[in-house]
Amino acid sequence: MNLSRNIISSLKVKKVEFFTGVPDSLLKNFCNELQKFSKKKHIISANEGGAVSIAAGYYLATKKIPLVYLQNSGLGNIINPISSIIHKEIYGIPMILFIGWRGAKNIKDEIQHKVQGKITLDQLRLLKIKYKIFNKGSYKNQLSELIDIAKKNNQPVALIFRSGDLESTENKKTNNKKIAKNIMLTRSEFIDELVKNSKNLKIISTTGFTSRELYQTRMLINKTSNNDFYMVGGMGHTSMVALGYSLGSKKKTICLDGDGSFLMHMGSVVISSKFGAKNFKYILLNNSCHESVGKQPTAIDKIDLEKFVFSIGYKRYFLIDKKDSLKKILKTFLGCSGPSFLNVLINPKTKKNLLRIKNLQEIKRDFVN
Ligand SMILES: Cc1ncc(C[n+]2csc(CCOP(=O)(O)OP(=O)(O)O)c2C)c(N)n1
Repeated sequence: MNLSRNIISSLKVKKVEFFTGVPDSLLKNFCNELQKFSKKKHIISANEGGAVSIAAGYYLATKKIPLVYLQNSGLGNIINPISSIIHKEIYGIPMILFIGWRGAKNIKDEIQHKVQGKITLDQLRLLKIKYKIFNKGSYKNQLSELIDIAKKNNQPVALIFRSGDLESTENKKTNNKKIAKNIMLTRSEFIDELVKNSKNLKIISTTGFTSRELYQTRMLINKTSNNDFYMVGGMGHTSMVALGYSLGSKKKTICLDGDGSFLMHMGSVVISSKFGAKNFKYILLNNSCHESVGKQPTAIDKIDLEKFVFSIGYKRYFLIDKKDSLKKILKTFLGCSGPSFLNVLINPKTKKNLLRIKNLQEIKRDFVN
């Protein structure tokens, strides 16, 4: 039995046939099932607020209830469109949200999910979003009741999923035909080289596998992480933390980002080029997918990064697309001055069993000192 597939069939019975969202590890299996849909029926959005907005537009055109999926970390991103457009006291636009509840009560989870996990249900109540917590035995009724409420009251409703509610089978295929098969460089090969060349560099790294892999490599090579700040949460905001740091410090500052994170708040990269000083450097670890939560594709393939980066005022652009060029190009990139951008094509084959980053207060203290 494939539970996610059955859920999609039950949604179809209730005429819910349009899906959009940002992938989540708890919903991985559901997200991967949606990959079989055409791009008229399923859109992976850049951020969760965008997904809610796509869903609103779809409803206006069809009067059919759309579904938006997200991790609860993305609730912050939907608050603005929900409270100022979709809410039943504003326009009243019905939709159903599937929310992965990281940091749920009584479930062991990573530290960055602690606060968001605690406030998730309160946030939904504040936003007047009626919700149910997924129950495997009665989900058909749950869906039916929620969708009826959404329709009747013209309001968003939500079904909340905890860890283990859906299958967590790994998606063997990346589902992204655009991920070139011949990219041999792995994230860990790049990070190894970066760490070896990182004397006097401060690195601010993005959410998911990138921070965990950097942390693991640091501990192995340097036994201390005091030059790194790991953005274990706050997906999409790495470049702005790095910009702020680079303006307050003389040190060369590296933003180590992923393509999903880059796209999530892409306006930030424009701000980084306008305000970034000589010591600001941006590295994009580009695997064309959200690898950390199940390898669902991003839309990075739509951008000619070289043209884009120059068009917004970056002084230098570099590309690493082969192992052979890694050492040389990385050295030139690290040595040059001016806001500069390095696009590193990597394949989505991260090491298994990465360390979890736990001691955040200590990491902050060491980084600051
Ligand atoms: C606001 C928000 N939405 C969703 C998530 C869940 N999430 C964690 S990592 C990740 C994927 C990041 O993709 P990318 O930046 O391309 O890095 P990769 O995983 O490929 O290394 C997602 C969606 C999150 N942490 N925060």
